[in-house]
Amino acid sequence: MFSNKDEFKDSFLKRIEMMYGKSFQESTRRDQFQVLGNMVREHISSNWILTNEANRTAGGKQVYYLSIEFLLGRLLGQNLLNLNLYSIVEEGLSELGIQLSEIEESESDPGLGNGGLGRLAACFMDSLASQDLPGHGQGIRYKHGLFEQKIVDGYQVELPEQWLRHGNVWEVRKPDQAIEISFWGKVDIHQENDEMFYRQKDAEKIMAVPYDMPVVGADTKTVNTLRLWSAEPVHNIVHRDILQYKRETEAVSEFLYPDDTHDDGKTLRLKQQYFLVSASLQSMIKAYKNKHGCLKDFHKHVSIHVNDTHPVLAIPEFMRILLDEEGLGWEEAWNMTISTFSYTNHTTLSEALEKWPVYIFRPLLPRIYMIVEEINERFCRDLWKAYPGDWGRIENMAIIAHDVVKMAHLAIAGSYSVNGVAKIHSDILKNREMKLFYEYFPEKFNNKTNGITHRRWLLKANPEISELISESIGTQWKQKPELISMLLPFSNDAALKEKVSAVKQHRKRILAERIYKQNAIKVDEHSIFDVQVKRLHAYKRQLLNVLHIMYLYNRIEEDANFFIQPRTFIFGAKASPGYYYAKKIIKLINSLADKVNSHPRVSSMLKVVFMENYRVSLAEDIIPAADVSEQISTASKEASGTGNMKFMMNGALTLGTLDGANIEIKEMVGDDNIFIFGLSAEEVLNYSENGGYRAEEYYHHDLRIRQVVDQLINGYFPDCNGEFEAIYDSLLSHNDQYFVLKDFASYIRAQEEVDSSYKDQDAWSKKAIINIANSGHFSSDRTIREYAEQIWGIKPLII
Ligand code: GL9
Repeated sequence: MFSNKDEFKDSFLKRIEMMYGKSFQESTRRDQFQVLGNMVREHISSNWILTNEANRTAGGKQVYYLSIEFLLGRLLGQNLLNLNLYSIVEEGLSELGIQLSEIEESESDPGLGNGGLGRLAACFMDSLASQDLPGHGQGIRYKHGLFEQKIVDGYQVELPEQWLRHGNVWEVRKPDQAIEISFWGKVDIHQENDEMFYRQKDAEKIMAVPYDMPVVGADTKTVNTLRLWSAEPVHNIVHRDILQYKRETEAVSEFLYPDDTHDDGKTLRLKQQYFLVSASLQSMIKAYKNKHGCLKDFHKHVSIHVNDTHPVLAIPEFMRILLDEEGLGWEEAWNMTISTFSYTNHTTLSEALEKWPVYIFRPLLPRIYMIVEEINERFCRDLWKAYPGDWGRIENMAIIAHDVVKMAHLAIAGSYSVNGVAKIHSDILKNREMKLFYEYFPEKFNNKTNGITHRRWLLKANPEISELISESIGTQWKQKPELISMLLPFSNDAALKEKVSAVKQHRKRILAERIYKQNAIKVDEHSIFDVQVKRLHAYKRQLLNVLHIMYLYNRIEEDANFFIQPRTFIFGAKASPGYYYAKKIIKLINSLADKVNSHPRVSSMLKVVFMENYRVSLAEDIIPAADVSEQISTASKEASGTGNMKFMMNGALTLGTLDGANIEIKEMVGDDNIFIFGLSAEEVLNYSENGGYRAEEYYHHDLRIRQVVDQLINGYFPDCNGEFEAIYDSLLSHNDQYFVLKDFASYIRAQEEVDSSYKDQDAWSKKAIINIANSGHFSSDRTIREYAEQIWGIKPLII
């Protein structure tokens, strides 16, 4: 296609004229983006075909990764980088007088995920392709991704996200591979001799149309596929209300559910889940039969991974296909199923564990429900053999109990591997949350600590630090991120420390400019950039951060001799639209920002900034500019966290609890290079189980606490009468479920340590380098290799 910048320029200019009938001078950024995107697609097309061909013919095993979310972020820059074309294009364009980064910004940021879970799936896609592993993603092509957040008067307002408004250059629609999906209706059972036959009758059918997106590996020919399904009406269907049918059909892939960890039990959500798994399974079985003739040995050639419980219906759907369409007997079908599926659990929060009421499940998916009932009956019979008479245990472990279907139980019973996402999380699953299952199926349980792709979060987001690393240790680390550890011997190198700190300063200036543009707040670019960006949730404790800032405000106001290092507190967070408390916290942060930023003396030391519409592309600007990474969840509640890893990789120091992957970060960097505070998971879980925590006591005995808690309701925030009562009540009337007050003193101490450490810039830079140097372990390349070797049994397929 093109191999140098002159060839690139030629071809680029020609295409602008051909595609748009405009001269280059007349073309818009968006025209230029479209042209570049098309050029990249053409560039990879033959390797995409070759990879697909290899998948169709090679004998090895392949994995399908089923996920209700893929939070991809923009793709142009990442694809160019992975293809080693970034600098050619950048230079070529700059000779034409345009900046590649400006074109990149005209790409919409596809937000087909809520947070960590969806972003993890996207990192995994990148790591699979970059390591030549045959792994395909299957998801939903939501017309609207996660809502766009606007802040109006301090409140969150949600607007529909419109990533497809100008089309999607990366996708290829494949209508010839559309699949029919059935809902509703009833099951017709008839018997012939001794055999039972099940037929779905009067079902409502819709079409699942695949859109394939290339997943470009770095420094390799491999181009894997992410297949996203779109719901469309069946052509020429006869329906009593055709408009309603069309509306209801399109609704299936219209919106991403904006819930982080909540499950609000809607039929539509269940429809989405079945739509995804039925389309995925039918199409992969078709492909398998084309290749192998029949389904024999399917599990030896295919592994199917379910990302959390959302795609767990794949298990009974697979059974349905084997039983009803392929004519297998139950035993054989079940053995095949439990040799095919593996499952990742991403949370222990009880409100997030999906439970479907039978009255919703059964009518929508009558045959699937029958199969789940049969799975449950057989499972309970086996349990009875293992634990005769232990009714309590069996009731606890049942898949259907008290008129709900427990999706996590179905996932564990129907798969060969169950993994958590950080050591502590996997231990909590084994020893507490899923203890009974661990006792029964000890061999299924394992840990796979999460990772992030260093290609997006370091090479792409922070080219300046990447360059410094390469200057010190060569460029091998780009392919083998664990080699970043070669930087360790340089952690005390004066020149490197200087340069790392200069890069940080440069990125802070860029972020400060963006903050000024968006929020009209002038922040001190030499202040400590203290960042908490993630979904808004009580357990993540943005409130603890806020109360600490209020405490600092009080100190500064009351004591003219109180000085601290200037600090800029930066927040970014979307709240689920129905999550009342979370929205109140957003308002609280914004009210505090107004108060702090307008106070003459306080604002000389502190600034508070809430950046609206936190998303992947914003994260790419914020994270490289951070000095302090706030990872302050109540211990035991954050399964892993992945933001923590992104910050570490960019040389921010973690201020965190002993929760999720923070623990493993601490083990890697050592106690001197991280700020740890608060209760341990063990302590939290024991309090929650046995009681013994009285938030009121902390309120009464610690003046600092009483003052800030009172300020939530005593007029301290002007024009906020009654606004924050719910927050106040969460702490006192509801006994502070997330131990904010309990951890407050310890958090203040840790923050004081941050303050005093930052004074020694030289020592701080050393700590930053140690963090960067140890971050290779948290590359998703490592995580994916562990999945590939220990769970899926797949090997690289080199084309
Ligand atoms: C999450 C956990 O809460 C995170 O701690 C974890 O890092 C990620 C990825 O494993 O998964 N589980 C979960 O439901 N979400 C997570 O972020 N929430 C969403 O993204 C919807």
